[in-house]
Amino acid sequence: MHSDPPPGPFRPGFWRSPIRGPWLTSVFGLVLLIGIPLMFVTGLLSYASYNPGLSPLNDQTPDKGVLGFYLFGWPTHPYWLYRLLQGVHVTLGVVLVPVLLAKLWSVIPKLFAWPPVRSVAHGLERLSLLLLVGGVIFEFVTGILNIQLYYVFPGSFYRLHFYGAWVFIAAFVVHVCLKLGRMTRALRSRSMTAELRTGLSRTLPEPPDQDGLVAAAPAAPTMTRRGALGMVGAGSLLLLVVTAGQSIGGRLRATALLAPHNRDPGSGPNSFQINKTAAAVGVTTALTGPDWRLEVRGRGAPRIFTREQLLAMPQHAAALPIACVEGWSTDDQHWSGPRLADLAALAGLPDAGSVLVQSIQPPGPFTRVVLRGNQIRDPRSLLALRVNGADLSLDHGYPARVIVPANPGVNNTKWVHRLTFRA
Ligand SMILES: Nc1nc2c(c(=O)[nH]1)N[C@H]1C(S)=C(S)[C@@H](COP(=O)(O)O)O[C@H]1N2
Ligand SMILES: [Mo]
Repeated sequence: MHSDPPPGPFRPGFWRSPIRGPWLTSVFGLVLLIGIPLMFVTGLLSYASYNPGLSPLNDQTPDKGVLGFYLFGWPTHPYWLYRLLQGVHVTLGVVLVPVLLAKLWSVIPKLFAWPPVRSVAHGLERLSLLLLVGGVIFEFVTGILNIQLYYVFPGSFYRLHFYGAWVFIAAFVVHVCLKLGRMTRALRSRSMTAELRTGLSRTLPEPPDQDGLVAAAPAAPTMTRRGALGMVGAGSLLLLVVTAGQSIGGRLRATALLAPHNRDPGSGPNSFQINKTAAAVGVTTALTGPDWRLEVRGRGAPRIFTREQLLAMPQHAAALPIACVEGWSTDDQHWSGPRLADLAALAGLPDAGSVLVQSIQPPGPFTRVVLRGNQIRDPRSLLALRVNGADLSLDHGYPARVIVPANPGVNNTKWVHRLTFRA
């Protein structure tokens, strides 16, 4: 049975931009074809950095099954590994937003194809597009809300973003397989350099295409393809400039206008970004005052240390950044305190395979974390008592915090009060 499309966007004459067509779609598609796999790989690595395979405590996706096949013991070298990885993941995600929007704009007539389902194959293709478009929007929206500290989704961000990534990437692979040939043909159909020299008067529609992207009744051009590419490129560049500084640091930090976290953290030894202040998580001076003790467990009876006793142990120094999942990182800070390895030895487990780190902070998701043997053994892994030549400030984890090279910020526990080493 044949029926006329309903009025409005379902009618072929509705979409009139003369620059919409396979070539323009393919240019945006090519950028995403490079960018999306990079997002996926950096995202998977970022997930591995939490050592979710090590302990149920670290694991935010206990039902992942085979999707965790790639997990491995997270290294401590190079010490800036997580900072770079997460900086790339977050910055690239932000920078790709204009390209993604432009790509979706370029194919929007297909959303209103009529009839909605022509055949079983067509129906399946549209279903895969639903997963593709729904998946990509879901990943970008959850990611961007997370870096803007806006936790509105039910459950754990990691869980949503991790499973969402797998659904999306499956649809993405199908889509690339179906469209790669058409994309390369479309890219070859016009020369980029010629296009960048074409003014408005010579901006003509592409020849009609099988996907129906080219307008059936094109309007007169109001923008060249050069203009459209320039607008998207400029949008991405602007986002890069106002975002990247939060990861690159140094003097560029002041340019990170989109960063939600203290761009100007004041002056003095403790003047670097704070994730959550002590007050925000209920850590009071009553908990961290003179009665504070560190408990170290391992083989034999637990050992209790005052801060003075910890300061009397051999103190070691390490220059390491804090790098957060949200994409921001500090410059290298000069931490000092006893080595985790020395504390493991004191606990009777010099070759400890893991350590459970507990914070004095009232119970919450950040109060317990497990670190791996290689992280304990790295000579730069410290129970830091001081930073940049001064005692830690309360907000940075006084009396003692963990700092481990290449470790995601969230696993560098503040306000530590117990270390449990295990064989
Ligand atoms: N006890 C405790 N430790 C914590 C957190 C926390 O909320 N509570 N936040 C973590 C996160 S997410 C980060 S990024 C770093 C930030 O350290 P900073 O505030 O000293 O920069 O601390 C980590 N350690
Ligand atoms: Mo963080």
